[in-house]
Amino acid sequence: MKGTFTVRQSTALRTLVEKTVANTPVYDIHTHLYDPAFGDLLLYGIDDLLVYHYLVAEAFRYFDIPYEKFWALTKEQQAAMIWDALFIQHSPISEACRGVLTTLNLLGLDVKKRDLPKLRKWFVGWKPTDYVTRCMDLAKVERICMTNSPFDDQERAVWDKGFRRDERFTAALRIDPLLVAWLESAPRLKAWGYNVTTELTERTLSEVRRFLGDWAKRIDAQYVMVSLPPTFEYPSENYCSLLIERVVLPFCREAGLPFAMMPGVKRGVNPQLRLAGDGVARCNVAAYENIFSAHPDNTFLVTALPRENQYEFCVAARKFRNLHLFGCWWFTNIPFLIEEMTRMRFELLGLTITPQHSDARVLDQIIYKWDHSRRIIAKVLVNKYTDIAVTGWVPSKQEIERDVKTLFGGGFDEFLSAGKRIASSGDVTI
Ligand code: FIX
Ligand code: ZN
Repeated sequence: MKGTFTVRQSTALRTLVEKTVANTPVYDIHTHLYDPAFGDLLLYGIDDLLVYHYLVAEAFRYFDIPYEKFWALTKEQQAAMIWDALFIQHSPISEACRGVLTTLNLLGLDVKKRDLPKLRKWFVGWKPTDYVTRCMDLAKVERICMTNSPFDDQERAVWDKGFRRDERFTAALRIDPLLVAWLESAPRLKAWGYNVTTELTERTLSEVRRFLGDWAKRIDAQYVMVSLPPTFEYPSENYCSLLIERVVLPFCREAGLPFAMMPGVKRGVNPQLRLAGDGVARCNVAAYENIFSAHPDNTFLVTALPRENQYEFCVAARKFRNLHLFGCWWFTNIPFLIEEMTRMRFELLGLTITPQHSDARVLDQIIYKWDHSRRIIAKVLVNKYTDIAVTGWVPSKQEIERDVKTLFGGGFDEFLSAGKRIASSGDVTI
């Protein structure tokens, strides 16, 4: 039967989906933000927004000063230079620039005056915990997962000292140095009391496992995470691959924690740009399929950097239910690619994904990252619901709310629970 879905119904559906997506609280499952107890590590305010490494990379396209001269400036001087180059001398149309404007606007600041000193004044005097509340309320973010590295001296000192956790912040154990720079990391583990040598003997492996266990417990890790270069292969005889196989995966399986992999980052393509100097290249998805298939009792989270790998990872997720895809990471976190990836994921994987994380490094960024992403997710969802509504299957309010909750953290929580169930039952294969 044709023509059962009227224009009026279609408008009502769009309004309902947009409202639901705009208002459903979200669990931001990967950020570089910190519990306020970490002090200076929690970045916020206009200067930190302006010196975000996404903007540094863009500003250097206009700057003609040597890199070192820029790095020798104070944060405020760097921010002023970036403001001038990217906002005053040219229109701020890139996604990262637009993000600053969305953030200021939603905070209630007047951007049209283009007045940096005045904007700066507004940020003075905020108490970090109050500002966290303000930003989380505006972004409708209910929980924030940090990225926690035992290899970061400043961060480790805070964990060592101990503090009372802000329950809005969850933790993730980040282990890049352990896996991608084992020879430099082994002496550090040794200095921290783990009896390791650079050779991967049984004793070393069990000590690395002890290290993971200690840290996962200490920070109450929700998952264990690494970013991997385009050259990553599995199986392979290199330290990274061997450590994943012989320590990380057995540990994660036993602890019931997902292993989160972020494939495709080429670190230090231009080291002069420091944090802004990383690039991207296509990866071998077959290496990851080998991991998913050889370890059916492990659970995996993946967000890949190369646009060219997104389709293959969607297909991999159709084959391996122990894989949960999440987020549009870094260079893919632009409206054009968020829309493409979200559409492709919905069409191939339905609602069994977590479409976005913020990757915010500066607290206030959650405001724009979620505002921009929510709009795109709503647009794609409206489109997909409309496609089924024309058959007569019009989703109800409750069904839409259920679906959006799944996308905004519910599905992720369920995936985590599945990992825990496997760990406690000992022998289930998902
Ligand atoms: O490795 C990561 O988690 C990346 O997100 C960062 O290294 C990167 O600098 C970033 O901020 C991307 O958004
Ligand atoms: Zn990140």
